Order: sequence, then C-alpha cells, then structure tokens
Amino acid sequence: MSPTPTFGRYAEIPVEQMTTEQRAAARAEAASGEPGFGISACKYLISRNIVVSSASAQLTFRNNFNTEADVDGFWDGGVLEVSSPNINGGAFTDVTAAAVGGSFVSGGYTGELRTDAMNPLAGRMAWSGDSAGYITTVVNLGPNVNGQTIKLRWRMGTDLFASRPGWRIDSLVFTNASCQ
Ligand SMILES: [Ca+2]
Repeated sequence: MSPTPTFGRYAEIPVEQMTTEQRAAARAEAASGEPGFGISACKYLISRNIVVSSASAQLTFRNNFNTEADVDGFWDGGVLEVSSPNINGGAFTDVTAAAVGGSFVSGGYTGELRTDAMNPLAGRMAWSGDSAGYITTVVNLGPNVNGQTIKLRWRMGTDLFASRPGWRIDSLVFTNASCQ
C-alpha cells in the first residue's frame, strides 16, 4: 500500500469518500500552491543504450497500466521519451514529438493529462486509465533517431490525489535497433 496522501484541510477525508465539490475544492487549493498538500510525483525507468540502424526502427513491448482516470479526465499516467544526441541536446523528449518523429502503430497513448492537479506531466498525452491487463504497444522510433545511440525513458507522473495500481512494462523487442 502506498502512503495515504494528505489534502490540506481535507486531510481527514479519504479521496474515495470526498464529494465532487470537496474534490474540486481540494484541487483548486492545490493549484493555488497552498502548502500542506500531498504527493505529486514523477518516476521513471531508463533503458540501456540502444543503437538505431534504420529509419523504420520499431520497439514492441507489453504494456499494463492502471492509473487514475475518471469521468472528469485523466489524472495520472505515463509517457515514453527518447534521448538522442542529435535532438534537443540529448534531453529526453516525447517519442511522438516532431523533433523525434516517432509514432504509435498500436497501443498508443489514451488521453491528455489534466492540468489542474499538479501532475508534472500535465497537458501531455499519456497512457492513462485502465488497460485491463497487458496490451501490446508498437512504436515507430522515428526517422530522426536513425544512426543514433539513444536511450528510452518510461516516465510516470501522478497528481496530488488518489492512487491506482500503477504501470508495468515487459518483453521489450527491437526491430532494426539493438541494445548495447
Ligand atoms: Ca492520482
């Protein structure tokens, strides 16, 4: 079990028992930057070096996510980023960003993360919600990383409220790219 986050003056109310109004008020307080709020977090997993040998290189992996999402939108979720020496000075950049030129063949992002609950990935498309077990995600790594030695980063951002089981990945397979 993860620790129970605190919600300022709503600290005594489990988030599942909050009314819609309480939850909205707590979010508004959080967005205002008032102290005493709980946990928004960013966690990540970084790959070994990957040598890309084709403009059509692909990654396939098993992807299992169950992160906070509800009728109001997508609150917690994860993204896949690329660090390549020739792109943004090697800074990790979303695989779907134009600078990378990657795209999802299947099992791509499910929604845009809300911007009003202090998720570090607010406003970005992400895997969020419940995949209902493992799905297969296939990613074109994009033409701009051809010939480069890159790293991948699976990065998860969560907001101030409510947790879900999380995110698991497995069985990475590269086509036209290899791990060092
Ligand atoms: Ca959350």
